[in-house]
Amino acid sequence: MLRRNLPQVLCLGLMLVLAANLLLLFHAKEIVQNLIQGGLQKDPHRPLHTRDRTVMDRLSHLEVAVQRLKENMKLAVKQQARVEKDALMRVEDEVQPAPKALQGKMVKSKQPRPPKKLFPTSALFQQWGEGLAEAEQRKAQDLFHRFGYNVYLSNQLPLNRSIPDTRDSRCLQKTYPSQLPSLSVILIFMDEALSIILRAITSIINRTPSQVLKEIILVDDFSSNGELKSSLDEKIEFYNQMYPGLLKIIRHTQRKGLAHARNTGWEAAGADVVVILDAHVEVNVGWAEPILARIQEDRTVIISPVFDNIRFDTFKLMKYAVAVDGFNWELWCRYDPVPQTWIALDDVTAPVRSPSIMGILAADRLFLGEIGALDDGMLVYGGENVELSLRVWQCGGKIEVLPCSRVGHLERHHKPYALDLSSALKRNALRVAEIWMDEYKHMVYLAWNLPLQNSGIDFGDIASKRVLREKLKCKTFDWYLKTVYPVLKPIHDIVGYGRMKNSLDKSVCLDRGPIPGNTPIMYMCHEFSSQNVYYRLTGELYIGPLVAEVHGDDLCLTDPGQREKPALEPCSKAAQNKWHIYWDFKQGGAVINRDTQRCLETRREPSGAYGLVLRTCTAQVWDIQFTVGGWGQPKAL
Ligand SMILES: *[C@@H]1O[C@H](CO)[C@@H](O)[C@H](O)[C@H]1NC(C)=O
Ligand SMILES: [Mn+2]
Repeated sequence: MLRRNLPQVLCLGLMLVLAANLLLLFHAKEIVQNLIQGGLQKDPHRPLHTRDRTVMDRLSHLEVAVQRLKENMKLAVKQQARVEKDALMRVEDEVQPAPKALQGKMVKSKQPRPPKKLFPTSALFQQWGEGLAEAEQRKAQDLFHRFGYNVYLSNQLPLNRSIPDTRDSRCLQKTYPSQLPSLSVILIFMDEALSIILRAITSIINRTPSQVLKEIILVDDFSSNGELKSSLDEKIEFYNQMYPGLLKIIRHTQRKGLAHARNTGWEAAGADVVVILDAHVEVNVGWAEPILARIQEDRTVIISPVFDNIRFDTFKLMKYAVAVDGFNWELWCRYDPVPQTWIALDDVTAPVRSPSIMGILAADRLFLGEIGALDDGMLVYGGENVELSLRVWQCGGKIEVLPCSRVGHLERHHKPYALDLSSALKRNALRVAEIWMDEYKHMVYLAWNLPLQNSGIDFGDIASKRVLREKLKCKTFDWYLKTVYPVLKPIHDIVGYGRMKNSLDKSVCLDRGPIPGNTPIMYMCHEFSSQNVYYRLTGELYIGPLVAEVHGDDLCLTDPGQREKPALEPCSKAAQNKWHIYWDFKQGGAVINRDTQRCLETRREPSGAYGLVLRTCTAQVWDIQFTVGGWGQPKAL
């Protein structure tokens, strides 16, 4: 802003200086005049000296010149402002047509008007698609809707396009053994766009040393997409003419889910090391060598490369910082910060110990088999990565992220399949909990808001997995929590949880309230975790999704003391400040703050909705959905 206005500011400054000079000149003239007149008064006979005249004349000239300069300056500033205003109006015209009255004054442009934006609110066209003809916009939007990424653009980009090398420069100084294990790359897909798969294949062929790349195995988990049939077969044949036997394809004749498809690929693989990838990736330069060298060193390591994000709209590669893969108590995966111990090493090329993997993984082919490959009992998608991770760690392996191995991964804007993923995720999570999590499995039930007994969810047969666990002499989840993932902080004294309802009206539930904000409300009951409530024996009452982590904080129901409305505060902060977060509550009883003795109650507002208030108890009572053990049951009548 200031930079743009600099000339203008300078002009104004100069004008001020000139004005000041004019003032000084004026005074100077006056003084000289007075001096002359004073001289005359002292000696009336003294003739007016010619020198006096010239001084006066010169001063007058100077005054006129400065005055003129000041006028010109003023004019220049005005003109500059007009030019800028015109430019601004032209820019505005590109965004939206200028009002009719202004159009006459506009500079006539020779170029045709840019095409109208047909989908101004579509995520696809926020950073892409400028100037695209209307028919092309429709085509692109349709493909985007079907696939969740910009297939229109993908079909135009070269298959062998270059992407920026996102490795730290210190990775380039690394050297690797000349003899490395051989590599099978497995690409899993279901209804992916053809150009995406072909670009993945091209990147693997171009960026993997040919002497180690044994094969690329495509696994099609029963796609319905027509172009993935004969067109893909033709392309495979084309590649195999150049690189005999390199590409293989396995097609499922019914949908088997991600874990099963990965196993299909693993079973078909024959190299020393397998890498299982999504098909919407582009591997980056030097991605394979660190993986192969590390597995050669230690065959029990399961490896994740570092992902960079290929934008779904522009296909630009966005560099991601090195992170480890973690998960919450719903067993939903996420990125966690790298551990302090790794930072302390001060070697950005060193492997980072990771509690979990995201799904893309590299492993010694035989070792992966020894620990049971992937669990076919995992359905559709979600949770299978946590299952493998717990199995790997608890049964004698380890997981590492390798900072020098980078893979561009296309993150979809939306999932094209209209499945409700949460039901598969929930079921898979319970399966993991039952097989691997011992006395901590209740945390998964709590996070998903399910009853500890008779959840009604079929997580499949786990007997064979129990046998495997026995056979491999796997360690406990307690060991895993303490040595690998101390971030998770299990809670053992939650005695009531689920929806919390007041006896006045059972159709509304206690709710975390709008975000951002820290005011809980009563709201129509629904299934989302914003209405999860957890009551601890300590007296704390959490509202909202369960966190239960060292670095995160659950939200505690708090009596602020004066105000009528309750508040939600991060529990540890509230406890430190001695805010009133402890409540007495029994099933079917009042909710009473231990410090203030005020009750949590509901009240009908003038709008007809129920509001939440803290006040002197009026005998309102509450119910919580699930109780643990025999806690808080009302006394038998
Ligand atoms: C891609 O392939 C074409 C045709 O073989 C070639 O001309 C071009 O240089 C390649 N581009 C890159 C980035 O390798
Ligand atoms: Mn993916």
